[in-house]
This record gives sequence, structure tokens and C-alpha cells, in this order.
Amino acid sequence: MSEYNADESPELIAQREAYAKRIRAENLKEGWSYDKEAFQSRPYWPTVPKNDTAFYLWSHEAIADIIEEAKSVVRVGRGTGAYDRRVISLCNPGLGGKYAATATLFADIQLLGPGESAPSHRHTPCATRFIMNGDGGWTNVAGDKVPLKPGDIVYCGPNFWHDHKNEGSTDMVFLDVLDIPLLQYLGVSEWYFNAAEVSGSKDEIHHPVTHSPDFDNSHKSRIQPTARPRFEAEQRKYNEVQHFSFEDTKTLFDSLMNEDGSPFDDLIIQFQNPHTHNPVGPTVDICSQMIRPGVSTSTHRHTWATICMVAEGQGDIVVDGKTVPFKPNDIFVIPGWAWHHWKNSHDTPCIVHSISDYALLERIGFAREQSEEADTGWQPIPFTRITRD
Ligand code: GTQ
Ligand code: FE2
Repeated sequence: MSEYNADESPELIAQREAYAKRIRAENLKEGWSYDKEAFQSRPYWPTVPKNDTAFYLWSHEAIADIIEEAKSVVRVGRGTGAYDRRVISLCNPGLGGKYAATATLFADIQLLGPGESAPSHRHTPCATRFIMNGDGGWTNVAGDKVPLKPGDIVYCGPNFWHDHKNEGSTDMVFLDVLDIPLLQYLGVSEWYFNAAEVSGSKDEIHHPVTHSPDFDNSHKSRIQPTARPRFEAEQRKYNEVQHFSFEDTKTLFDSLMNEDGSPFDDLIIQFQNPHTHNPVGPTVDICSQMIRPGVSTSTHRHTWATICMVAEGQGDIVVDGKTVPFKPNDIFVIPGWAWHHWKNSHDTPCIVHSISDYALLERIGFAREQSEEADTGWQPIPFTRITRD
């Protein structure tokens, strides 16, 4: 029998094997790391900061057909035979069928037909909606009724009552991203469904709307915070709901057209909580990026995993050497620590919205980024995101 340490006697080796077997009965495992033949790295000793999240792209066509069919499978609303949400969960193929798009983030596609509404509830996970289709939908977060258009992004903070309704004439379809797997792992995922005690109604179960749609124009100031109301209630609202309209996002991109941008992400903007200047959520960072025509970015990798939704135009993402074309409303996941770069060989810009666990990793000191060209090893490289600061 060959052994890691050739000096050890057969008796000692046999004793150690028997010992290892015996301690299992006490729910214990030995913590030395060699086995027969050679050093064995244990699963919790990866030598690169990778996880099981795989690259995957859900195409617009696949999603559109499946969520469309869900209309005839479940009725959404209130009362007998109705379901509270009509959603299809995006299950990352690397994560063993879990309700998880990345190790920390859950994602789903949600559809509300004309006139349909999804009852109010609240939960500790935060929720971000990326609107794909629809003309008259809104989400109501803690009484702030936010009208939603394709390309818009709206963030709903932890624990705030929220509901959605489609008052338009076409289906409203959106991507939801929540930090459910993370909170579940931490044992703090908690959900409350009894909205009646707040709204006083079992029929139209909304948190009472306290702001008219006109008030929603104030959301504009939240993307360009040169001034802000210094009332406590207003400051608190930034944690409840933030709305980034596609119109504002495109205006911002227009103003950046002549900038160099990021070598890795071209024109990338990071949305911020205008009160704290931190990423939008305590765990999630929300960005939008424009890859301009003819641009092919440098390759990098980073510890945060990213869920992307194509808002406009077409391009390619090259992940671990594989080129994957994308088009509007495609959704894809870039795993943490996967090498990737962007290409746009079309005549028009493309805009990709994204959400990642960067905010969390940055807070705990593990947001790291590496450039392939510079081979910067474990040192963080200067952060290249463009913000409004
Ligand atoms: O629409 O509020 O699929 O909170 C999962 C959790 C949808 C929602 C989900 C949610 C929602
Ligand atoms: Fe929710």
C-alpha cells in the first residue's frame, strides 16, 4: 500500500482508518488532508474562488412561450382557485435544481394579463423587477405606486408590502430577482402574506396608495441626486423603493457617449441609493451597461455572479472562451470568477441591465476583480465603474 508518509507503519495506518470510521458515529470527521497516494483537497478548500453557478442563457423565445402558456395553467388574483403569483423560476443548471439563478440570487419571469393583479405581501428578501413587456403596469411598494415601462428597473427593499397590477391592454412581463438563496442560507428568509390586516380589505389587497402617479415623477431625481428632500420619511423611502426609468437611463448613456468607459464593460453605470451613495440594496448592486457598436472589451473576471437582461440591441458575451450571441429580453448568468468579455459587431448600441451580489461582497471585503491582460493576481484592480459621483 503506498502512503503519503512512507515512514508510517502498517499498524498506524490501520489504526487511523479504524479511528476515522469510528468517529463518524459521533458525527465527527478527521481534519487532516492526505489520503492514500496523495494530498486531497477537501470540497471547502477550492484553490480558486469559484462556485457551482454555471453560465446559462434563457432565450427570449423560450421564456415567452412558457410564460404565455402559464396563463392558461394558473389564474392569478384572490379567492378560491386563484394563485398569488404567476411566475416561472430560472433554475441554474449548475445548482442542482434549486430555486436559484446564482448561489445567492433567485430569478423568475412573471406575467400579469390585462386587468390582473398580484396580491400584496412582504418578505425579508429584497426584490428587483426588470420590465420586459407591457404598457400599463405598476408596482405598489409601501404605498408608492410606480408605473412601469419596458426597460425600467424598480427595486423593492426588504420587508415592504408590495403588489403589482396590469391596467394596460397587453401582457405585462418582467424579470424578478430576489436574494432568496442567500437569506435562506442565513436562516432569515421570512414571508408575510396576510395583507388584509394592513389594507383592511380582502378584495383589493393593496397597501393603501399614498402617492399619486404624479408623485412618481419625483423618482427622476433619484437617478440624478443633485438635491434631495431632507425629511426623514423621504430618506426612508429610498430604502423602500427606487425606480430607474429606461428613459433616464438612456439619457444618461447619451451624455456619456464620448467617454472612454470601462475597458471591461464599456459604458457601465451603477445605480445608487441617492441618500447613502451605496449600491441600491444592502446585498444587490444594479447596473446598466451600453456596449457601443464596434466595441470588443478586455477580458476580466470577478468574484460576484451576475444576472443580465438585454434591454435593447444585440451583442455577444464571451464566457470562458465560448461566444454566445444575445438579443432583447434574453437573460443570462455570468458565474463568479468566469473570464468574460463583451462584443458588439452590430451598427447600433446594445444595453444590458444587470444585478449581482457585488454589494454584499464589497461590504464583507471579498469583491475582487482580475484583468486577464494585467494578470493582477489577487490584488483588486482599480474599480472602473462610472457613477454619478
Ligand atoms: O412578485 O413579489 O416569484 O415576492 C417570488 C417572490 C415573485 C413578487 C416571486 C416575490 C414575487
Ligand atoms: Fe414579493
